Amino acid sequence: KKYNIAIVGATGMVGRTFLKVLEERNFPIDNLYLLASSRSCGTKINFKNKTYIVEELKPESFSKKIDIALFSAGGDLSREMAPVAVSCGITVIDNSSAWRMDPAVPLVVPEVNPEAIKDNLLIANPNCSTIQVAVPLKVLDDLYGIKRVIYSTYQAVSGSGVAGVEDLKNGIEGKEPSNYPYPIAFNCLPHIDDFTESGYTKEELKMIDETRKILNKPELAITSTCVRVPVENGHSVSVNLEFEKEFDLSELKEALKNKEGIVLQDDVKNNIYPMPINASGFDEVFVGRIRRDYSVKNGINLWVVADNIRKGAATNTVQIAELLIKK
Ligand code: 2RA
Repeated sequence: KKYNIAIVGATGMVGRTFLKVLEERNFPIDNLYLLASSRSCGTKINFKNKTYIVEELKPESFSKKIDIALFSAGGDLSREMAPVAVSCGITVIDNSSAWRMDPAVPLVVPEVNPEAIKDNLLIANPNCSTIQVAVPLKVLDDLYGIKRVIYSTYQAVSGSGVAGVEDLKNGIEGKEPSNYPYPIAFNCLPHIDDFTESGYTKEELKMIDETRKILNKPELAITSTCVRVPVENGHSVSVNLEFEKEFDLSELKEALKNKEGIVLQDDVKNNIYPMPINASGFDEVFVGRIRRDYSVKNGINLWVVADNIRKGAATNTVQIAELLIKK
């Protein structure tokens, strides 16, 4: 069977990567509709040696016969348009944060909680930095019961789109930065998304709230600090975990190694550890620097790296679409 697919936000970094991943994974597509804002309509995009013209996203866009719509067009558009698509019987997988914490909307990482998808027509893709840590955390929670989580992130500029990448390159060349409140070149910005009254940024609150929802641990003790670093692509996260149960380090490493979707890069004697330059372009979650945290009874430190545009957004979305067509 082949499916009619719509890409909403087709000209953005994630939108274009949807198409790349759909082609790479040979997703069975019959008709393809590329939708974007008025300023992008008319753009020509090549997919499987055929040229498609980007059309302006309007409510009537969804009157077409579409099976699944992949959204990556910002929260406002998702809030407005996802319900329109769903009302036309279209299954929407949304990359924005608009619907993630809605109790009626499953928040899905296929390797972690595929069972969260019932007969839902609206499914939310988690935040990129949350997706990559959820994969190892699920393995360890099932084995040892996670009691507490501390995240410190080192997030690439591609997370803030083309403009973020341009800022880094301009900054390195000494040109004036434009998008960030301060230069990102040769700098670190402890400021991703807006600050809230709590003193936490929305990005930090996303990692906290989304981890609890995906692992179904509403009472989990968890905190996070999210930092933008001068890396072009690939998010890195330092993860500190405290478990309910004791663990054997080699058993823990073996469990991570055997999890589909995880690549262990953990041999510090030979300088083997995950790095963004080696994760960029791939779909796996790379885990290393695994070592006991001796400051608590059952603690561990991990270093988790992944391509935030692929596994962090586009590939995770396509993997959810693959789950849907297998149902
Ligand atoms: C970022 N996770 O990295 C956010 C949105 N992609 O900017």
